[in-house]
Amino acid sequence: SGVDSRVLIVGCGISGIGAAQKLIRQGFRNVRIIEATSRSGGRVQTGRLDGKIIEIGANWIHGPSQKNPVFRLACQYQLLDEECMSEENQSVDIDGLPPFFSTWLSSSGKKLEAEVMAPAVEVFLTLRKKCKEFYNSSRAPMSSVGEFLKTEALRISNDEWKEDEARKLRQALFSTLLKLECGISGTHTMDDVDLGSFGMYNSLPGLDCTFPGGYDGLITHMMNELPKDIVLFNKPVKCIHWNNVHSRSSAKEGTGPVTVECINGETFEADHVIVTIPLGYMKKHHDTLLNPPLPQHKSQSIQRLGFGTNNKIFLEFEQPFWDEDCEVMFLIWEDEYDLQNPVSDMKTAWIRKLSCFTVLKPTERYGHILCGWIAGHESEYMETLCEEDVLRTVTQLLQRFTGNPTIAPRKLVRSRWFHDPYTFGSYSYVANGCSGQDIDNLAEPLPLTGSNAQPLQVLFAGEATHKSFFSTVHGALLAGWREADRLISHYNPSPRKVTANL
Ligand code: 6YU
Repeated sequence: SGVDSRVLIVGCGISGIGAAQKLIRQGFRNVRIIEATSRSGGRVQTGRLDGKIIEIGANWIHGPSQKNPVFRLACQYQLLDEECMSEENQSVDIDGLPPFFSTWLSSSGKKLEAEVMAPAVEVFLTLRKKCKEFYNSSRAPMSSVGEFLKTEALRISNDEWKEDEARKLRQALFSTLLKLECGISGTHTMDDVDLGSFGMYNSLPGLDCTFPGGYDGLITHMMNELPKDIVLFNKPVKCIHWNNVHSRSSAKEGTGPVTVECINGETFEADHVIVTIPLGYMKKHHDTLLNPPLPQHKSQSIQRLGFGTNNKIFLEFEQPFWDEDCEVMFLIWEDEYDLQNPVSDMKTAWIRKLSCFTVLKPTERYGHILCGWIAGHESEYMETLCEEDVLRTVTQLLQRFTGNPTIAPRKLVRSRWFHDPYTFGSYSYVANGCSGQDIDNLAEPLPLTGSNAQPLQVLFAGEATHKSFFSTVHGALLAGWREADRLISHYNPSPRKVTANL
């Protein structure tokens, strides 16, 4: 029966933990999670800088309101500040971009007037909104978000600001906002993001909020609800043998239809395996991760969908050099007004890709910490440099943009998601030429319907399998719950289903 079936979940991120939670609540007795590393949480990872909490991975609850399961759990576990839980906070509709109190710094060391930059911000936000409207409407006029944003922004600039002396600066600001957008989407360039599918991502209402005690508090609370020893740590999975190929070849009769083989040679039998491995890892290993291999349409979608890098560089200062109300400092390179891809020589120019610094708030909690955001290949290159090199380059950058040669961060901590061997990047995006069908393909369980083999041997969850909330913690959680529900209803078909079958 269902509750005795052996379910093995690969990956102990929020998606795997969520799947386990749901199955166990439904009485499943044979659930195990198998995890490559020595920790749970995956891309939810809280670290420390000088004793202060910093988030190496996920940062915010995107859209903290009742429809967001991460928000609901966080409230239930009492992990949020009062303010974040207020009705007012929950009803703010920011459409994915918080209304930042920004400072604009230029490459010639000047602080730019907010009023002068505001029209450009407005144009960019309007165009971004337009990009989303191409989903589910008539055909998108161009293939990529980048092409559309750049063409339209330059057209408007030429039409409206031709005589304006701020024109070039405003265009350079577009360049900065495009870099920020690369971070939000987790891509190298917005030219790689599909215009027709951009609106498939759904933002929930609510003003994005953080976990005062760290995002990993959520993981700890969820793990505490699971039986002890449910997770097998330090066991990277090498291959998932399904349709019984493994037990047939090793003549082990009576074992499960699926055998999970780890890199260390250990094997585990199961009736069902839920794979929550990041898309970045799947892209690298899709041809060997399953035996028999993935059906072609699934492996093609894995290759087509996007998975890029977004990293953070945390800097700690003895004293702040920014204004008290400043939430973000944007960096504007005055020579980037033509919106060509900014970085030509990686070695000398990677730092140009760093779009902005956010200020960790409130000060009483964090002290004086800035978080620099950098996405794409430049971000991946940054990961190869030693910490001193990064610190030196970032210090020079800040000195140049503030015009203050005495600015010097005391300490630096950065994320390195591209070099994480079990992630290979940060999160997924809908790449050029992809659509929701690719995400459906990714999420489709094996064996495919119509086959005579035992159903639901291998199921797929994880952030990248959620059609409207991919790239988020809540998307990952919902995907884990979805696959748990798939198994639950397989064993306990709902009355309506039974009638339909009759
Ligand atoms: C969010 C946010 N956030 C910043 C950064 C990152 C991410 N996200 P996991 O990887 O967690 O678990 C898989 C496990 O599998 C893992 O433990 C592995 O070790 C293990 N594994 C792998 N291979 C294995 C093997 N072979 N054998 C066994 N085990 C194996 N999300 O909600 N708010 O602020 C951010 C951010 C730097 C890296 C984020 C954020 C993304 C989430 O962190 C991520 O989706 C989930 O944690 C994934 O959970 P999981 O369980 O699926 O995998 C318009 C539009 C555009 C669309 N985008 C807009 C949204 C913007 C997204 N924002 C992100 C921003 C930040 C800052």
